[in-house]
Amino acid sequence: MEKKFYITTPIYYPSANFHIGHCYSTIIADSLARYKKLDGFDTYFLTGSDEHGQKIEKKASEAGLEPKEYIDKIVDNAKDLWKKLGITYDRFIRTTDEDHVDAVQKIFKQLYDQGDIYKGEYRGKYCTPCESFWTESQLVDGNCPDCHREVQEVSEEAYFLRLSKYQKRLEEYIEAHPEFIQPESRKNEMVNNFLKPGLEDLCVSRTSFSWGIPVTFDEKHVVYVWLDALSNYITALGYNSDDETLFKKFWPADVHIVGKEIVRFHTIIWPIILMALDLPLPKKVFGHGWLVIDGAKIAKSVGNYKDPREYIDLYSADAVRYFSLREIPFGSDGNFSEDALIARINSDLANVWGNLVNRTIGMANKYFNGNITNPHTTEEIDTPFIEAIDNLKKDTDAKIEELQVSKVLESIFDVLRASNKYIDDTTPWTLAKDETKKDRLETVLYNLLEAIRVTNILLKPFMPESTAKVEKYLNSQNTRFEEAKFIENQTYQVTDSPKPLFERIQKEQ
Ligand code: ME8
Repeated sequence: MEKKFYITTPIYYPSANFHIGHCYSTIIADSLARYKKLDGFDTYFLTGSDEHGQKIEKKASEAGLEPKEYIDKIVDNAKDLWKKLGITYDRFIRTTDEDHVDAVQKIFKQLYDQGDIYKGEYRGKYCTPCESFWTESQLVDGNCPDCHREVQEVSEEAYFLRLSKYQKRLEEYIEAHPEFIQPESRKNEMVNNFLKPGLEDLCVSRTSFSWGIPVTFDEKHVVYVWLDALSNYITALGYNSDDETLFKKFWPADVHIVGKEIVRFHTIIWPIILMALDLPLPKKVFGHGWLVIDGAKIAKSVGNYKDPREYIDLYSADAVRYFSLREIPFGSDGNFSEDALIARINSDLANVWGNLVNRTIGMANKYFNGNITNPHTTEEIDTPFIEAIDNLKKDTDAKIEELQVSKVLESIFDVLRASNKYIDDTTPWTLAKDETKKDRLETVLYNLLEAIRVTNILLKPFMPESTAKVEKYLNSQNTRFEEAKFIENQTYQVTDSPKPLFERIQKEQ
């Protein structure tokens, strides 16, 4: 069977320029997509923007622009940011794209025709910044449970999706598929806080604003934003269009990467929409934690952030990618600060990786004019070192499967650290002083080059620019994922004077 992998990020609201939090989800998805692609999977990676709704309408009118004009600028800015960060999406879907609009209208009509959507009256609490409706019981001290701001009482004619009809089926599905909601703590939260108390039907249309996809058979209604937004994961692949090739090939998604605050929409509402459409459910929804600054979520509505390009320009895209992926453990929150970013660059990228590459290539040049083969003059200390290199891919594969990206990097950096220790233990500079130890010296350097080569292959998905540099320095033909193992015999002719991969950053006081 052909190996395929379909991964998505949330489609972000273009109400303001994207920040480092959006970068975080997108970097994880990009790295997983690159990993799978390099590992031989036919991969599709989707990201985009969620462009309808009252909040965007309001923002645009405050700026004196039409909604689409207002959004176009933000989307251009986002695409530039993704380019600078090395994000290799296959499609950037915009919910104003014609094919999406058309497909959503068809979905709405189908669900109405089959009785899953019905007309009623909406009464409830609405949080405008979060674009979320809440029931009285979900409010915290009378305020929005997500952002803690005031909510408004609203009442209007609206269409509803019958969530209640599918509740039992969904509970059974979640029970039978323990890997569906990741990490497990989020699964328990969904089941206990949302499913067990019972689902209320969901409002899926509005008449109080007009910036949305019109309901074809009742034109004063526009599709309310979550039905519009969630459908992007299938409309992007051509669902309900003349050409469903991509949809047939890639659906169901292998994983939806989302922030923890929208797991609820992806594991309750989205599966129910799919059940109603008689489509298979995504295999996994991964709800990651937040990047926080001094305990507060980095958010557009709080404004506590800089343009991510400032960090990219100062420290490189790879450093920002590495920091985001490494600093935040599976599913937890992680603190974002420039000091923490610099500390990671110095401790891991410069001191461990950069240092190993420089020392090894430097010695290969100094002692052998950069030309190294394997004389197989081995000693006991080599065995565990070579084993660690050989087993690394198995280890990273398993952790990728569990979406433990931070642990993948930890494993790779363990091998890089072990390599520096191997230098300290074998002391090549002492071997160099003794003509009879020449073969041993060359064996040591060969083993080190193998460690650099194999770790470099596995680091490619995470740090594409720096690994491309190391690949040039090593000048080896064996750069593919299937070659991420210790190769006994090859000839290295390494570059003569590599620039340091990462400079140590001295922070100005
Ligand atoms: O929710 N830390 O869009 P949005 C980590 N349009 N991730 C963060 C973050 C932070 N501080 N801040 C934002 C929406 N994110 C909807 C989604 S999907 C069908 C519709 C990331 O612009 C994280 O992935 O509010 C979060 O879920 C998403 O941005 C929210 O982006």
